[in-house]
Amino acid sequence: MYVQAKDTRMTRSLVLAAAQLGPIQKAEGRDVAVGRMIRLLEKAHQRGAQVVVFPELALTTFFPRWYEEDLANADHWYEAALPSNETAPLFEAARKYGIAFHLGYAEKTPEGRRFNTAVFVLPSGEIVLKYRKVHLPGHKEFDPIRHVQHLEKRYFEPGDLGFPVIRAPVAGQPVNLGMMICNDRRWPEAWRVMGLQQVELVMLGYNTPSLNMENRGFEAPHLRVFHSHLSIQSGCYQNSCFAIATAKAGTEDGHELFGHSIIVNPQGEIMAQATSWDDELIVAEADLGKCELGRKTIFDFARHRRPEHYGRIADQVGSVPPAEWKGGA
Ligand code: ING
Repeated sequence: MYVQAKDTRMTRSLVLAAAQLGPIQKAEGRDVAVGRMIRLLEKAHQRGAQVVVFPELALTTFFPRWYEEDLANADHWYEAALPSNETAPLFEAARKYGIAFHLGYAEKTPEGRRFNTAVFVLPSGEIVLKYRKVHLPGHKEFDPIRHVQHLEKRYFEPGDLGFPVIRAPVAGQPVNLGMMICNDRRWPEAWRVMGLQQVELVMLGYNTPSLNMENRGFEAPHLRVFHSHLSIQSGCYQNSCFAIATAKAGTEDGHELFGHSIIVNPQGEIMAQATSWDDELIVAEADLGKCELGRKTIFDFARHRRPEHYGRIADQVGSVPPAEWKGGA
């Protein structure tokens, strides 16, 4: 039987890493986080990683849990420029190690607009892609019922950049790159918009409480991680792409965030998973050609999708009650 020789010339191999961060306390400055992230970059270099994904809001504690009446009192949580004096050492380390990285941070624009933002940065320091979180969970005003506040709708505007995918050179080869942030992973629309742009690697960070803080209805705690992994694994499978999903984990000022960062392949399989709730690097080697199979068979969108029946997805915001059955057919 003739065994087809593997054409290694066509293989685009990329060594991926999630650089999970443990807790950042409210009183800790950016220098603490940046120092820890540089140590994770050193580990990534030792392990041959070419892409490193840091968490959502990686420079500060998850401050949307704290209510501020006057937004000016929250300004210190935001970056007015990137890099800044505090973050420049991170960019310098990435340049030194030749590593491209994803960084989540709170962005305040010169016009004063506030976004939950992520950027993808080449070793040169060039920012290749910027994304602003579209799906903001939680609420805008103080909610007395909640165990813990989740004020993302107070501190950020919904993202205005859509879900862009860009084809850019990473470690000397072209990769179709996309990003989302935390709650976005729970919305299949976010994955599909990027799948329709042939995304090959989705990078996302998250800060997710290990217990339901809404105090409305019961959610068994073990389901928190299950729902996170379910969302990411199905997103990858249904759009035939890889994902690096990186947690900020551990207990911040008494409030626990779960870890369980994962790297997932286009079959939806977990390739690597963090086992601590602290600073931890997980690494997996991706053959980007593995995105082809799904895109050319089960999820060949051009052959199988029927957008004429999908109108509600784009046109309708909330759900509406169904028609009542009146008997007959
Ligand atoms: N955190 C959480 C997330 O989507 C959340 C909020 C948790 C929403 C669990 C629904 C269920 O992972 C952020 N920062 O979006």
